[in-house]
Amino acid sequence: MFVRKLSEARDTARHTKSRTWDSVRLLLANDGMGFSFHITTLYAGTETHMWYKHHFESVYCISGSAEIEDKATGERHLIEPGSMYALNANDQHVLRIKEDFVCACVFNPPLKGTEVHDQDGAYTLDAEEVG
Ligand code: 9YT
Repeated sequence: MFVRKLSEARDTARHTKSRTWDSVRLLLANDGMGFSFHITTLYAGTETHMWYKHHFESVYCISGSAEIEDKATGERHLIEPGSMYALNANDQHVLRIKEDFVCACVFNPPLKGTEVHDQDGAYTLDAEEVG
């Protein structure tokens, strides 16, 4: 068993910062859990296009609010505290942030550390993960 504190992980190698979001990755692949676990903040007024082609992700909203749009269907949902969304089909999606959006995210397979989105909004896999 081990314990980690969000406050102690901020501004360390676990804290990845991008233009529209930052993410403190509290569990990573090398923790051996089979998933990674992040506390992510997306910034009010921004729009982020994502397409996790190689990962499943679930996101639980802790605070703030955002609209998520499924790019395949055009369906839109308001995500507020208490709601979770699951990208169970490598869904191409866009998040439009209304108020700073703090969420807990789980990725399978786990991220390794400092991944940021590529031009398609994906995180790449290493050769051993592709098989
Ligand atoms: C909600 C979301 O997907 N944000 C992008 C950042 C991601 N959760 C990460 O890399 O931690």
